[in-house]
Amino acid sequence: MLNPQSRVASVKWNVLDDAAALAHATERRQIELDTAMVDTFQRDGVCYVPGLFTDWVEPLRSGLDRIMDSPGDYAFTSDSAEPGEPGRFFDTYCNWQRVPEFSAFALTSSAAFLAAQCMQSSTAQFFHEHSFAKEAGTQKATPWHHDLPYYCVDGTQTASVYVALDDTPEDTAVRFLAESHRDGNTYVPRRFRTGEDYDYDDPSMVSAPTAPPDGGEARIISGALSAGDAIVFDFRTLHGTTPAPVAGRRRAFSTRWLGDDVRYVERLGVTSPPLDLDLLPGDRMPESLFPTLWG
Ligand SMILES: O=C(O)CCC(=O)C(=O)O
Repeated sequence: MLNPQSRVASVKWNVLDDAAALAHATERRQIELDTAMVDTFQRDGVCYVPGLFTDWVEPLRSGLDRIMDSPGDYAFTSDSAEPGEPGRFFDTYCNWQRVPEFSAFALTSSAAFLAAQCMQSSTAQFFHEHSFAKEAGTQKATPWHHDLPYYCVDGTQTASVYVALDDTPEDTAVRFLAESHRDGNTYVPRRFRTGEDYDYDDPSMVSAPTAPPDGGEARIISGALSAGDAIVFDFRTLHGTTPAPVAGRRRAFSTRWLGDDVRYVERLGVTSPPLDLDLLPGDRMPESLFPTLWG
């Protein structure tokens, strides 16, 4: 996800003392997901939901572009293309309380219900949002990684709802290694800027492949996206991109969801978000910061 060295909390990420109150005062849309879609998510660790968020594209683009114009006014922002490399690979997260379009999406869209159904969870607790932008000409690949070990949570019911904000050809879209969410491995987090593994002294983690296996049994799942299409994937599913040059802007907005069995965990290194939480391993994530938006 990010490079902790360049990742600075320019401002306090949570503006609200009690986000749960806002959750109670709002209602989320429901969409009944095809059971085949849920089965695909459970089997492959990823499923595609075309066109679900078309109405959200303009508002989410506006929110992200505002952050990109003025990154210092927002929480965790990072540029991963090195100086001299073509294009720009920007990402930012934990800004939903500062960006009304992002809070409206989390609090009123069908993302919470979508995540709950895919996770087969009776609840969907909102962890945070994360936006990405690759500008035209960017050749920086998103390194192969999975998200769970970057986070201070652990569990088997997790989902990211990733919304494409631009039409994206298949060669520059994020791609996934099917069934990697169930391979039993925890992969060392990897820096987006250098592609190097974090310096984690955790013998239970292994280094992720730098490229997905070619041929054999491995199934790579990828596809062109239209703005407004959603991809739902498990925090444990390996994903990344090729270094193919990005033709136009390529923006995306991802919300991260926690299901019934997810609990706080201590990692043997910096986590992202680098949150300072007064919790014990095994605790539920506090509702005041991470409101349950479904169930
Ligand atoms: O859009 C990308 O290239 C990266 C997305 C990603 O890593 C994520 O949402 O976890």
